[in-house]
Amino acid sequence: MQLWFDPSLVFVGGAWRSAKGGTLPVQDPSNGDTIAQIARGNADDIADAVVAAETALQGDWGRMTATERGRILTRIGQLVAERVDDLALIEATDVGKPLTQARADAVALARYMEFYGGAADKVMGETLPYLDGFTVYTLRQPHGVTGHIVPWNYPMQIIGRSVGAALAMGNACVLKPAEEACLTALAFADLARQAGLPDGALNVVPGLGAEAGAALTTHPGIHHISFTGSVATGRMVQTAAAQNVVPVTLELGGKSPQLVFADADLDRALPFLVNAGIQNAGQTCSASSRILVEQSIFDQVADRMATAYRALRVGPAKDDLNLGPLISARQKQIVSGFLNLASADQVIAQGTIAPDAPAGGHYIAPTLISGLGPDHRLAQDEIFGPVQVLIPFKDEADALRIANGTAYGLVASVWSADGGRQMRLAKGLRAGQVFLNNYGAGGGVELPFGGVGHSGHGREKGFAALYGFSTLKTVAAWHG
Ligand code: TXE
Repeated sequence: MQLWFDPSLVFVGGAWRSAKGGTLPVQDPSNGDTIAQIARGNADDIADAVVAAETALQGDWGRMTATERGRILTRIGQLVAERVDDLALIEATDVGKPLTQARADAVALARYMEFYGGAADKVMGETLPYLDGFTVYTLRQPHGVTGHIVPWNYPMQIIGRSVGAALAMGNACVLKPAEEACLTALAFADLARQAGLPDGALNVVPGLGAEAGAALTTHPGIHHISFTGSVATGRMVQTAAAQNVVPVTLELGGKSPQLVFADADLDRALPFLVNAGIQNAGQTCSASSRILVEQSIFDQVADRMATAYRALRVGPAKDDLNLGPLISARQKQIVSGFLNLASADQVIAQGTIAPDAPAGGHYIAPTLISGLGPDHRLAQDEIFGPVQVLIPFKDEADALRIANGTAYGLVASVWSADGGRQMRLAKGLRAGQVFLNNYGAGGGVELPFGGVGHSGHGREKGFAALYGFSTLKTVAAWHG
């Protein structure tokens, strides 16, 4: 892995400097080796970043037209596209994801910049019919300084959807990446600098959640917070934001179901059923961890998924197998704790960890589970590892009841040839996205994304994100 920037620095006001809080070691999850010292940003670093962002808003960045902002984002996307292989290697080493998945994330980051670059000057207000003698119109304006707290599972994609949309609307951003994996956030900042993004429009302060993260959420100069992570931390973020009365976008993961009916095209469904559970070793907010299957085809689906599971291989990111390691020893402990809740006869198939996988890596075999009720913790809690639970259902109503029977509501899919059933379930499923005869739709940069219930609120991705990262002003002119 070749870094062209110093990972131990923070990026504030367009310049690299040491963090006031010192440094932290960061591990390669494939072998447990320390690969870099990263900045341990603290409250002072966050305060400096907020000042730099405010200065940018009062300067070149704040005065720039939407078209010029769009051109810069497009240029960042081009630089990202030129460095896809470098970024993929950095992400694979830092997060432990197989190279093919890391590459797909880098390609998605470039695409986010292209999308939001093109969208920046296409966000419009309205003129409103009103009383005689008035002309009324609305303006979409940036919030000001936006805070972005990003987790370790998809750093590039989450930065793309969140920072990309915020910059397109003319906000100035303070980004706090995860302490486990912040290297591509720093690479992105440097590419943005090279692309001509004005100083202070994007500031990156890595550090611990309880230090830099908490300082960001409580800082009175932050006007909007975008958070992706756990429900527990999301609650703290929303509570902190409430003290300063600022809006938050929360994306808190899920327990997303796929509903498989007897009339489904199983040959098409099968790869989606499995991949949606094991991609990124299950550490995906929109992972499909519950597979609900109509009783008459339950054994058939279970057998076919079990066969697919037995063929899955787990190993170091650079070997580019089906799964890499989990991010950390702590995450492995969490997932192992969940697996201990299943009895031996409930585990119907597992993949294989490569015999030469380094002992220091955080590997776990993908595991398919059956024979649990829908209220079991394994069918209710987000595991955030490569674990899927198969649950039978009797009919459409039963499927909908089970699907909607968790605290979460992020994504769902329906596999069925019956158009009426597809429409009924698309309306009835409690989720921010519903897929019919597919799952995930290849990432969906263009598609609004977010949850209901404990999955969070607010929408990122697509054009909808531009509304979230702006505020609406009504101007009423009386002219007689
Ligand atoms: O999450 P945290 P963790 C879920 C998943 C996983 C669990 C724990 O179930 O097992 O969360 O992971 C920052 N104020 N998801 O501990 O704590 C932190 O530094 C402000 C789902 O990694 O939520 C990091 O940048 N910020 C998820 C980010 O929050 C704080 C992705 C996420 O960390 C903070 C990740 C604080 N007090 C985990 N404490 C998804 N939705 O995709 C921490 N942070």
